[in-house]
Amino acid sequence: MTQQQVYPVNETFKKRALIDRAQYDAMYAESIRDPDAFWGKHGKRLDWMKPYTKVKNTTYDYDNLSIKWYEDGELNAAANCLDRHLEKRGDKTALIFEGDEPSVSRHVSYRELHEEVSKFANVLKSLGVNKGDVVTIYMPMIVETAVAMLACARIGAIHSVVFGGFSPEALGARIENGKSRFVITADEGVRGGRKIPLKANVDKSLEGSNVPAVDSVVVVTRTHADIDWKDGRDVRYEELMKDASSDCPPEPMNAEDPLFMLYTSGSTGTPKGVLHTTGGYLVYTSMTHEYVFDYQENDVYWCTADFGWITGHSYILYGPLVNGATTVIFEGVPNYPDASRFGQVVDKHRINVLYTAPTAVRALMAQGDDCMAGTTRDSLHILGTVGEPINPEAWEWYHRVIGNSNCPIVDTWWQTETGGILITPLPGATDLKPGSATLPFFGIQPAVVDSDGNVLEGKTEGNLVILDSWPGQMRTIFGDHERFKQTYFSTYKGTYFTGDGVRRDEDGYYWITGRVDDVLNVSGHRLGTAEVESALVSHDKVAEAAVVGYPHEIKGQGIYVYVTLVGGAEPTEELRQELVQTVRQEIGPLASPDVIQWAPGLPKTRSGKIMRRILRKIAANEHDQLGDTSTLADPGVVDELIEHRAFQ
Ligand code: 6R9
Repeated sequence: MTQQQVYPVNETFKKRALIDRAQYDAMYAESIRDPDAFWGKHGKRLDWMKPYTKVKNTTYDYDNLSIKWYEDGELNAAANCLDRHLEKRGDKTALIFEGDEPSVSRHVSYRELHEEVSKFANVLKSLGVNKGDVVTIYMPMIVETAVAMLACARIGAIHSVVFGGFSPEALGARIENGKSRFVITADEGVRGGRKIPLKANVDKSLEGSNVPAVDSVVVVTRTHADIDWKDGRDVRYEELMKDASSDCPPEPMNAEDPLFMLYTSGSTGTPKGVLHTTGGYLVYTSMTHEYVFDYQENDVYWCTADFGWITGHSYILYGPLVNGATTVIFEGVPNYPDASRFGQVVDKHRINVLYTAPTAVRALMAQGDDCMAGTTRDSLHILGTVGEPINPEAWEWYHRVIGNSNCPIVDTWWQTETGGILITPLPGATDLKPGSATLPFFGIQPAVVDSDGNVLEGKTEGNLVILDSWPGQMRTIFGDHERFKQTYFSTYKGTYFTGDGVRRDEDGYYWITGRVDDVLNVSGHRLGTAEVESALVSHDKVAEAAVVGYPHEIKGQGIYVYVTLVGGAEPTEELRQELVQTVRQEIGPLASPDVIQWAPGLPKTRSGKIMRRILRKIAANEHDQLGDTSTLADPGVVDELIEHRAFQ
């Protein structure tokens, strides 16, 4: 391997940066030494209706587990995103909508957004939505999605955004789990020139017998498509908004009242509803947004995520709006109409910060340097990545081609559960190493533990845990607090277990090596192997299925499936297609298997446990490194699988 390249803090950037290395060191030390004082001070960045007198009240002690921040304070999230900016920033652009078609864009000022949100909050009330109710949002990337989320926050309803790429089945399961009686959707979504039948999917999702009676489905008109209509349940957004009053005082919420839930995949079972509360989440997301992206008043900021993921919640909506920023909502995809789209959008809106996923960078890189031809990207001053490890080659390409060798890259490590960024460079403070998320943000104490939970010091490798709470941390799994404790706090007692592997180098830099549990990361999207397996075995010709990830050049990880058929079933190409369809139907296109291998048998221990470690090696074409196979019940199974390894 070549010598690890280090990129010292960019000299031009240093001049404007909010935080230099000495300040980072001092603030970090302060945040660890006295978290109460530190977060007490920084909590004041929000507008509180009732100021807090308590700051941190948390313990990771398993039997007494409790996480509370600012617990006696009251505030409203929408008021912090909107009302408090009206005086100084009323005419400032809050949202820039960039449509799927490059000819379509629109600016929405803070004043306009405030008005729209207040009206829709009143609409929700008139539909019977109360404080504490769960509202499901299944929408494309349009302005009304932001309006819907903020309107929920304004009246104290809990939004549950479901990514528009999930299937009706997956949507129905989330509506059911959240006991949600309200759904907000659009007639259709549009992405990369293709239509997505959102309303039809909602209709299908509500046919399931387990889904509770949904009172209202609000439909935003995006394409004017011809859709089915259920009188008494379905209502048009535009019609309700016509007469709605824009006077809707924000509901005072306790800091620990829920703001939203968001489903994410774990290593076992069905997706879990990660619950975030109001005060700590807003302090943490706005503060990380400010310092990680060195956000200053006139910056134009673009995060390319979708509202359906945590990155869309924290770093398109809440963090930036609390800071009074101009934030972009992009409806499209990086390669439509062609691969220069990111560059085109950056130039069009003079974007300063671009925050995207490694998979997007790799997809563009595969098109060659020319893909940015015709664009200058000269307004950019920071690049960011999130969602999965970025390989140094992609990092270098991002830096050189998109950033004209002139922009620091912040590789931000975090999770749905963490609410905001935990490990990251600060662009004016941290020397960069391509592929490393570098150092902890203020208040974050990462540690590396071995499989017995011993904390390892210095240069080392192991499992990543966090030793103490931070304000943006999730508080529970909706409806299942036991599972919350079990999943995150039982593996290494007294710590929050992230599920990620990590290496720490001689400079104390963290290098995330990927999940150490059965969670896949496909194009930055989290999927549980168990979910995909359960979709596969729902097909009547499948006796058993095992799913693993394998290295994929663009997606980071691809989905490799081993399927054992029931006796008498023929392994045909047609069946292969059917199985892919089954997974798409049960979960969504994002879970489509890349490779299906017919497996007469699966490698199991004598107690019947599938040895995924071996399946991963075979999928990765590393069958010369199978490791210990002595516990296998039938070693012959492995030879058979290797011999008939599927071609990728
Ligand atoms: C924000 C988000 C979380 C998982 C996480 C890890 C991976 C995220 C990363 C990264 C390496 C980074 N991950 N950022 N791995 N470097 N900068 O993506 O949340 O969808 O919950 O995924 O993504 O494995 O545990 P989420």
